[in-house]
Amino acid sequence: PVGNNAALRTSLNAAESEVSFGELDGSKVRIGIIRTRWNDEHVTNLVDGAKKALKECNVEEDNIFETSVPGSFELPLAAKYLALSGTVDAIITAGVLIKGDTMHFEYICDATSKAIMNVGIQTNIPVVFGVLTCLNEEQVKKRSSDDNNHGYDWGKTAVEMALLRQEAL
Ligand code: DLZ
Repeated sequence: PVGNNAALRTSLNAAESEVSFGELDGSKVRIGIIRTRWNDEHVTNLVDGAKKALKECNVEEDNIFETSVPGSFELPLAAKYLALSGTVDAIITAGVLIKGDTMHFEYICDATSKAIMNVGIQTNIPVVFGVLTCLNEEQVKKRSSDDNNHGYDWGKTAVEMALLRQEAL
């Protein structure tokens, strides 16, 4: 039962102390990374941050599967296909949405975030929401640079959720 499992309690404790991930043993977990080709340079920095975290958690290089899709709008369906393949224990979706002059940004942010959540709920494979939704490029840089790279947190989150899933199911 989920209510009694140790991983869930550990993760709830971590949540109380903000972003403290603690020791995560990823030596037996398989992680999928689905990244966009839109905003390629920024997304590459974020994926590098995620991979740094995976390495710290001892995730084997052979256990990291990486693929790309055109834009953020394509991330949910690709994540669903990968989740259903049964080849990974958690998925990181990585993209960057930058606001333009039209309503396009709002529609894609809303649709993509909800659909990514749904993939996790429907497939029981944790899917990390690694999409930066920024008003301009400056905001993106502040969140994908060496000293503050959100991709790093996404990597740790993927391992933590993969372990939680193993404990819970
Ligand atoms: C079309 C579009 C635009 C304008 N901006 C972005 C963006 O900032 N980030 C991103 O990941 N994708 C963008 N796209 C592409 C859409 O996500 C999608 O690939 C297309 O609408 C095709 O479905």
